[in-house]
Amino acid sequence: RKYNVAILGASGAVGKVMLKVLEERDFPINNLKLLASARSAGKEVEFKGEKYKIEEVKPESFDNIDIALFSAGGSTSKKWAPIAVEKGAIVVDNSSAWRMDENVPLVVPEVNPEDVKWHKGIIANPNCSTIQMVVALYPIHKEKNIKRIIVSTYQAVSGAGAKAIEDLRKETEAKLKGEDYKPEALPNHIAFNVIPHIDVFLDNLHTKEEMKMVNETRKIMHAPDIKVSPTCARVPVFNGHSESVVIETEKPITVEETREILRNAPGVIVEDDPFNNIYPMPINADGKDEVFVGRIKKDLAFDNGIAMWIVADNLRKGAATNAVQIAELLIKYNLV
Ligand code: A2P
Ligand code: 11C
Repeated sequence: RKYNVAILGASGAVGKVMLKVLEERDFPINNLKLLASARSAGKEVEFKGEKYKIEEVKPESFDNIDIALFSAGGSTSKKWAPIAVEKGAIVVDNSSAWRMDENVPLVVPEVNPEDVKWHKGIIANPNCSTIQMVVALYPIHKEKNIKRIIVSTYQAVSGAGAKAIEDLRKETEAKLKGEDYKPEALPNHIAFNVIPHIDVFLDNLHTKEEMKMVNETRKIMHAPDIKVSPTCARVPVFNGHSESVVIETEKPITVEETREILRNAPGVIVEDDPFNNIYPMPINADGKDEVFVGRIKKDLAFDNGIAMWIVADNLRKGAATNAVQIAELLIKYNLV
């Protein structure tokens, strides 16, 4: 069977990669509808050698749609997901709008695939920095019971969308010419800088991005007691998020055991040969669907502690690929 698929946000950074991933994985599509705001209506996009026109999203856009992949921001999703569900579509939503709703499963297929089964129309795709962390940590948690996670992120501009990618390019060019440029989609200067600020600040002085790492990790891993200490920063990298992660486990854990668990973990590639300069880097993860883990070492601050460095393509595994994998689960479990 083939399915009628809509992409809301088809002109955006993630939407474009969704199209690429659907094509690469030969997702069984009958009709494809590409949606965005009026700003992009009429723009042409290629899919499997054919040209498609982006349309402005309207309630009728979701008539006869089986699966709608959303990546158009939180407020757009809040407005349009219920309409799409009302029309009979299943929405896989990449925004933060629905993730912590108790009626909405939050799914990483390598971790909690079965959660798609209790969906009520919307399934949420987690935040990119959370996805790559749980893909690496869940298999360790299953064997060693993680009690605590301390994570610092080094996030690429692509996570903030197409405009932020332009900001990095334009500001770098300007700075090299001795000119000034003020980023439009980022809260501060990005060229030759690091911004310890992603998403908005909350009353507890953490950012919303940081609290996503706390709350989403617990929900996806079904581990409400894990303590997470996050700091999220934006770095002048076009694509690929990096994370320094320290875990404390209940059971004793060695570097060799960690490597062994990760070598057998779905969706993970261990790149860990430091004396030969082999470790994960965003440049190498770009365009890949796996999560790369290296710099695995005994942590010196916790008795049962392990430190590691986790890198993934935030637009692919952190967003588009994970969403398409969720859509594939819907087919696998006969839910669509
Ligand atoms: P548009 O290009 O028409 O603005 P990014 O994350 O790269 O910024 O992309 C955001 C995506 O979400 C784009 O495809 C954008 O479409 C879409 N989008 C943003 N706001 C709306 C809206 N109000 N209605 C529909 N689509 C929207
Ligand atoms: C970033 N992680 O890198 C963000 C992007 O909650 O879906 C994803 C925001 C979200 O800026």
